[in-house]
Amino acid sequence: MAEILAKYTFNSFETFEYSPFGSGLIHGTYLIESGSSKYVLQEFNNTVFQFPERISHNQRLVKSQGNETFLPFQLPLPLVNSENNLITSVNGRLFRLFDFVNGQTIQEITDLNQAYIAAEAYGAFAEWGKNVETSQLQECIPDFHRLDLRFARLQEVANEKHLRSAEEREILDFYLGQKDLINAYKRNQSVLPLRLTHNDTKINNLIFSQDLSKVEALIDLDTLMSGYLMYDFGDLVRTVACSRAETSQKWEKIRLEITVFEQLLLGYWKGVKNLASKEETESLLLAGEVMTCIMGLRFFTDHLQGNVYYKVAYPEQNLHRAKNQMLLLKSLQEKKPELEQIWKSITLT
Ligand code: GN1
Ligand code: MG
Repeated sequence: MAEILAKYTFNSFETFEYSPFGSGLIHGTYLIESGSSKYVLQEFNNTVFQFPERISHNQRLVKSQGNETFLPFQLPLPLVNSENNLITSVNGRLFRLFDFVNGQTIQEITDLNQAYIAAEAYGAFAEWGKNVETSQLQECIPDFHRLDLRFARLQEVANEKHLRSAEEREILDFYLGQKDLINAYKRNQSVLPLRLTHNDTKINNLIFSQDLSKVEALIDLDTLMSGYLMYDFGDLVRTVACSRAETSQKWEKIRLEITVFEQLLLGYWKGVKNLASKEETESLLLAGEVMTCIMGLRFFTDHLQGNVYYKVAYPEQNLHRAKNQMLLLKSLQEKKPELEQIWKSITLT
């Protein structure tokens, strides 16, 4: 740790303490305390992110083309090291250091206003990003949210593997039965404009103020890329409007919360209403299904491949995450007529 911190010369780091921090599934994250200063250090997962230089490129581009004074919260990018790089390499391992942002992260909302302000923040971010040249953004993770390709990948992997249980078969059949959704995704893909998107708009990627009344920062900026508004709004629906967390196994309790969906759309729409094309507006109704399906496909594929991508706390966890997402997707599909009513009343006024 001292060797890593020595690459940052703005603080001497003569004495410091560190401890594991946060709940991300990909990178290793630590809190560093040195005197009265606090930082967050991340060890970069370069199996998942094979093109670290693309991330730094995008982050620098967004910093230079977007005017942060117009953003109502912070966008904490890695601090530069003594060689003016955002990424520090030590013994073949890659690290980034960030200023610590005071506040609270939450895994689940405890009242509807938190859903509204989370969506309002992501909507403001989408609006703010409209001046960033999407053609200059690079693909940090190629084909990251390509639902059609993730579907094809699951088909391929499932063909090679022997399923062990009836539960696995049921989940696989459910996902392989999502052809209509895949086709709807493809139709959208041919008409939606590319935007600057965050691509991982979970509630825990926002730092709220201590009293949870406002958003202080938007974090986890490694997946800043060009994408569709549908991706960012969809991942919000997936993670915030579900009655239970992505890790829950309370199967009978997992459902889409319509009142939360309404707050999310109200908050997001506030940011994107002057930006969204007719097709983008329509895509917001499908968004939750697209992102829930893609995560389910990814969790299940990872389960079949032996948990090579996502961190797991126990061997069947990716199977359980895939089941959780299946139940949410079913609920989203059953409730579509009610969601459509809400969507109409918010976006068509
Ligand atoms: C990963 O690292 P974390 O937890 O913020 C993943 C997202 C998934 C999410 C599921 C680069 O995000 O795509 O939505 O887990 N990030 C990457 O919880 O794959
Ligand atoms: Mg995260």
